[in-house]
Amino acid sequence: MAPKPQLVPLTGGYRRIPVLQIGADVYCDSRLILAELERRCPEPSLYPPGARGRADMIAGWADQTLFATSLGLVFGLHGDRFPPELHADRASFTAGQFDGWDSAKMRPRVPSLRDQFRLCLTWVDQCLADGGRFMLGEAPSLADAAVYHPLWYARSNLGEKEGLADYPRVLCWMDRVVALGHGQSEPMSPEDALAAARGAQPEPIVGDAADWPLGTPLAVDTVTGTCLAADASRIVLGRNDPAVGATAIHFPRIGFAIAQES
Ligand SMILES: N[C@@H](CCC(=O)N[C@@H](CS)C(=O)NCC(=O)O)C(=O)O
Repeated sequence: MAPKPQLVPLTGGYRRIPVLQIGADVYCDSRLILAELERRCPEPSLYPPGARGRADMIAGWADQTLFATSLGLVFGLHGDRFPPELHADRASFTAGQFDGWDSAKMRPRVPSLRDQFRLCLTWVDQCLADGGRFMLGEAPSLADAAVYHPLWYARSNLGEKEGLADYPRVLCWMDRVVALGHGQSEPMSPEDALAAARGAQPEPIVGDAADWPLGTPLAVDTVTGTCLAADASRIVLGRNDPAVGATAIHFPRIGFAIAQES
């Protein structure tokens, strides 16, 4: 929930999680974070050979349709369990989506959300029907990460009775994804993260600096800065914040818009 005073100096106002910080470079949105990790650490790849487009398309569907359906179902069924401050916060930030997070308005939508959720599960099940261990074959990929997290959210909040129990293949696949683990991590304090940005300079921009048209700004989560680069897949804004010095904030093209301030 906002306010997030130790995050926004790094992101220029973008408040969502996750974000990835490497020194004075900050990458917003999981799609771009994964693209950046792929660029920096290409082996093992997040993409199965020859299936990059399919992995990205599945991730796009999971981000939009599957995530919204799972979220809607959880809030429709259990909206009353969340504190009013969370509803108010989400209502302001989702710009009218999800009926302003009003549980009374969400409840009548539960039957249709249930149907939609099952349809989503049918599609996931069909991806696994050829006996592959993962969404796009034998190796885990971006598609698995993208599809897994909304189902994890649904399973954690609703158990398996809201559809998942009827898709044993999907449940086995979820267990395989869990078994991949989280690698090793070390916690870092927000103060140390801000200090790391202060002690670094943004890295030189790599990749295409193609001339790409500017669009219309979105009304929510606006970040203002100097456009350092805008190619077909990324937008990089430069900012200077007293708490962190010079930073470069990277956004994906997909789901974001950039406009020149008049
Ligand atoms: N497309 C974004 C979605 C990010 C998103 O909506 N994150 C939620 C949590 S799942 C969030 O940060 N909500 C606002 C908040 O917690 O302040 C991504 O994949 O990173």
